[in-house]
Amino acid sequence: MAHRWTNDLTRDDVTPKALYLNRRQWMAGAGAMLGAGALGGRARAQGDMELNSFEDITSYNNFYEFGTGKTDPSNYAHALTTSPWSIEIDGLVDNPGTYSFEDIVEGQTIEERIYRLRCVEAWSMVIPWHGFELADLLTRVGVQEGARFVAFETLVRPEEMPGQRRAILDWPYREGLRLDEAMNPLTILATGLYGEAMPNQNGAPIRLVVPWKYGFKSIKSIVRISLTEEQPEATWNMQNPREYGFYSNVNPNVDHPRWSQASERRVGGGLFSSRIPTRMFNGYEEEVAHMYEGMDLSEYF
Ligand SMILES: Nc1nc2c(c(=O)[nH]1)N[C@H]1C(S)=C(S)[C@@H](COP(=O)(O)O)O[C@H]1N2
Ligand SMILES: [Mo]
Repeated sequence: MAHRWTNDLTRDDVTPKALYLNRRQWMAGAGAMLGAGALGGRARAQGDMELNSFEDITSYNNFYEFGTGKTDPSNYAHALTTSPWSIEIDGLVDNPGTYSFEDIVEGQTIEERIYRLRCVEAWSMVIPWHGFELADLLTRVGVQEGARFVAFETLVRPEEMPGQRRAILDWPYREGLRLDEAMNPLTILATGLYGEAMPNQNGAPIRLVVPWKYGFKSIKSIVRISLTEEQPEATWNMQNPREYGFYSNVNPNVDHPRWSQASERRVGGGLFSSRIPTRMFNGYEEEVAHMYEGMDLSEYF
C-alpha cells in the first residue's frame, strides 16, 4: 500500500509480471515487505500477508457468469470481449453518462494495493491488485445531495458467458454499498493484478474490491454504477437474505447459518493450504470500524 505508481497506467500499459517481481524483490531489499521466496511467486511477508501466486489467483475463482465451478472462470472467461468497454453512470450524479473504460481510467493514479480477499465460503487469498479509489471516480462525476448508496451491475452477455444461459442467479449480478463505504479509501476499482491487466476470470476490465467485506461484494466486470437514495438490490442478499446480508462485513463472531466464519483456509499450493483465524473486518478494523459504530453487527450482518 505504500507504493504508488505515479503514472497514468492503462491496461495496455502495465508492468510485466517479471518486472513486477523484480520490483517486489527490490522492496524486499529495502526491508519493506518480502523475504526469501519471492521468486517462487509466494512472497513471504509479515504473517498473513504472504502473496498468493498469479496461478492461484487466476485459476481458483468465483464468477458464476461462467459457471459455478472454481475452474469454470479460468476455462471459459478467455472468450469474453473486454474492449470496447463502457460503464453507464447514472442516478444522483452531476455528470451522468456512458463512459468508456479509457475515460474512466484517464488521469487516475493507478496504485498497487495488496489486500486479503476473504470469501464467504471460508477460503482466502492475498492479492496484489492495482487500481484507484472509487471515491476519485465518484468525486469526478459529482455525487448529488440525497445519494446514500452506490449500486453496481455486471455485464449480461450470455453468448460469451455460458453461466448466464442458465438461471443460476438472477442476472445481472448486482451489488451495492452505502455511500460512506464506497467513499472509504480502502474501496478500489481494480484494473489489474500482479502488474498485468485484469485477467478475464478476475473481472476484466474493471471490478470492485472491498477488502473488509466477503468476496461476493467485490463485483466483477462492471457496466453500470448508479447513485441511489434507497438501498439497492444485491444478488446474494436477494437469493438468500437469511444467509447473505447486505453489509456482509467479514466477522469471525457471526457464523453463516451453515458453517463457522471463525477461521478460513488460505488458498495456496494445494497440500500446503493452511487454516488461519479470520479477523474482524478481515483485518481492516482500524480503517473501517468507525462506519459501523452503534450498529448491531449480528443484526446488520
Ligand atoms: N459478477 C460477479 N462478480 C463476482 C462474483 C460472481 O460470481 N459474479 N463472485 C464473487 C465472489 S463470491 C468472490 S469470492 C470474488 C472472487 O474474486 P476472484 O475470483 O478475483 O478471487 O468475486 C466476487 N465477484
Ligand atoms: Mo465468495
